[in-house]
Amino acid sequence: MRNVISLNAGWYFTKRNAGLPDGAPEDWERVDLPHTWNAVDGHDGNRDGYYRGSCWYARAFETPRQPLPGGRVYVEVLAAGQQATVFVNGQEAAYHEGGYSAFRADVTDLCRADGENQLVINCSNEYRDSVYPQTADFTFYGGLYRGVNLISVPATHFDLDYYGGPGVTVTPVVAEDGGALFCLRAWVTEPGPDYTVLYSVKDAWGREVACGARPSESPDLDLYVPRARLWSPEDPYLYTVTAALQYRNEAVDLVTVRSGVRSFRCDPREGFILNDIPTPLRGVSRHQDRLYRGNALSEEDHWEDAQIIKDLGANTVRLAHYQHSRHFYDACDELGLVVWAEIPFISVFNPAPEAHRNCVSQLTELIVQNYNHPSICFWGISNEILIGGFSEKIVENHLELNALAKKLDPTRLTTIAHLSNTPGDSPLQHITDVIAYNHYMGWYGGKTEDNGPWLDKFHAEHPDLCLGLSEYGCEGIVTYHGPDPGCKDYSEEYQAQYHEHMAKVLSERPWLWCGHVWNMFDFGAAARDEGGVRGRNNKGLVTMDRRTKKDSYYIYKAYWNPEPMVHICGKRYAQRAGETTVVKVYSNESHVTLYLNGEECARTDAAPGQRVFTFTVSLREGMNTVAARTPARCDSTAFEKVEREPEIYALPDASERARFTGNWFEKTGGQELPGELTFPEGRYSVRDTYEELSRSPEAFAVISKYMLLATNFKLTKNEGNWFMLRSLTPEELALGKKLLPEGFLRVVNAELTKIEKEYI
Ligand code: ADA
Repeated sequence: MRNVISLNAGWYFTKRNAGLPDGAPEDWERVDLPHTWNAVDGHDGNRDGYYRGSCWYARAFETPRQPLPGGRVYVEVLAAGQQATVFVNGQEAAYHEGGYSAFRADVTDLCRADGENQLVINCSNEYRDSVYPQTADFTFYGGLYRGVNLISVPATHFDLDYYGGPGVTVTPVVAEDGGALFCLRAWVTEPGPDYTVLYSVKDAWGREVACGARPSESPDLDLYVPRARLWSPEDPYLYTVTAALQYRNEAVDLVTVRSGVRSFRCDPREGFILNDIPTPLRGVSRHQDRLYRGNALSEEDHWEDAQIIKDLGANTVRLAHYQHSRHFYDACDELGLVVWAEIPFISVFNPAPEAHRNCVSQLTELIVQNYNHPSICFWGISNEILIGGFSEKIVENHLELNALAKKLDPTRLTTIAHLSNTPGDSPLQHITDVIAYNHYMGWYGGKTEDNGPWLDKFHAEHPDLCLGLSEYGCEGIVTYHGPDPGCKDYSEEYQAQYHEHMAKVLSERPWLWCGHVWNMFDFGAAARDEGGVRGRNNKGLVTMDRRTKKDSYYIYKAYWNPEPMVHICGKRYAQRAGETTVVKVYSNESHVTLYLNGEECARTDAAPGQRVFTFTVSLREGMNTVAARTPARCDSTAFEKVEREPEIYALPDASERARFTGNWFEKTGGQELPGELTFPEGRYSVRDTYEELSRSPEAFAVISKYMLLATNFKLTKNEGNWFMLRSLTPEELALGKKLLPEGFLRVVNAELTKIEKEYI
């Protein structure tokens, strides 16, 4: 029988590039898996100083024995950030590129007859330009962060050699009469006339509803289940399918698959349609890492994240920007979250054939390893890939990736997350089945109110495209507060206000097939330094330690979770100055009554669709109790009236906000804003790439100076985000990601065009 043995305990580990050890390296550190060496430095504010290197793990294992001869032994690495080589007894067994997918090595022939073996894994998160992601807004944690197994199987077994897949696929197809056809496929290693594949389909109560057998040489079978119960976010009903390899009265191998019956499609006017019911997908994106643990997580951690997302009332999650743990997809199947799964083909395109091959292998692994999860409805093939500009090669590679996804899995839809400024007539619009945009109007640039009109206009101009919102969001840090929130103040109140608007925009546009908040949780982004917090992206609705739900979390709960709720906002804005203060309450109930110091002071009846209730009250000197009641719920807090609000409520560096909102320009001496952009022959300009600018010390000094002033981003050649920037021009960066403030291009261009290009 198959035996899966966890090898998570008792490893030796070294951060040095020590090479293959001779025997047990007792002087190395003792660690257990899951493990990352970037648990702290991956987001502690070192900027790009987190350790990226080649590290080594080693442990002994005993050769597992099958009762009968001919058995095989596999090492299964569930993920290794980002490149890994597996050695058994000093011999290389496998090399793998890509930090998020599982891979296996057949080590049978490397195992010693006496049973004592040494397993060594060299794992590296060094920069490699042929392995995606090369550059992106998140930390590339290194390590064996999902654990390692040993799998022992008899000679005849369900395949373990194909891209880390399970060797059995289950494709349930809804039949017209209310039943479902379970299309069962299996790949058997060393099949033979003595072996039969026995399939069994059980309902959620464990009752067998279908059963069938096939010879192991041609194991495929379609089984019909009458009156199939459908899978949906409201009713995530799962069947359990087992495939057993039978030899006489003995099952020699067994694979179990949780499966769900559902049909889905997208329509440009009706959005996402699940089981023939229009079901706008409204939810969040998720990065997997946690505070001071990085991506080395337990099964419980993954389930906790999925449960927090479910409690929000979301019916979808975009698993950005890479393959997530199998536990998370399991949780989505069971809890009912429609998944957009994707590969890290992100940010900057590398035209080299080996980089494309890496995309192909990561997409193949993603699909082969996760094919059976009913929660997955979409395969995402790239994210913001036009950051570095457009090329025909990008189109060609996208066409190939899309065709690959369709070949491996004709049952799912393919999708893409566009950079904000991707033109409506870009050839990238017609490759995938559906498209979606990452928009940050109301944060990096533009106004929050621009989102709705943009979506309406695009929809009107491209009525044949299924449009979704793959990312939108803004930063919120729960220490910062004030009565008058504004863009780039990083306050909890601004973030909440932004999301109040966006929740409404989405609720009024059911034709948008998806909407994914960026992000459910704050996450590690080593190169960042914003809002007085280094090394993090703070756009989460929930903090990175999963302990604090920001106010913005509750506005979505009010919209998406039908359970009655009431939430008083601004509880952390606990000390307030001024004659009056605004108390904001979120609820999905018919009316909200507000109590101040135990006395009813106001009641508001909800207008249709209303979720936000605003009350202006006068606090008395000192402490005040504030409570909000709805027919079914109650929430309560306390505010102190103070002379002056605490300094900690404001961004530590007040100029930070200015830097982004336009006044940064004053820091440059406040000179007149130069006129339109010009591009004189033989001079540098904002149309030269960062790489080209770096060749002239003078031009590099100019661009470095202004980048620092405008974004606090220190340009250093060959470090960190340099790899993302080097092939871009400042103009592309400004227009594409809207990261740079108004006037930036004109000021910088005026300086650059003074510098002559000298060619030696
Ligand atoms: C992009 C990108 C994300 C994210 C976001 C941001 O849209 O896809 O990875 O980091 O920007 O916060 O700026």
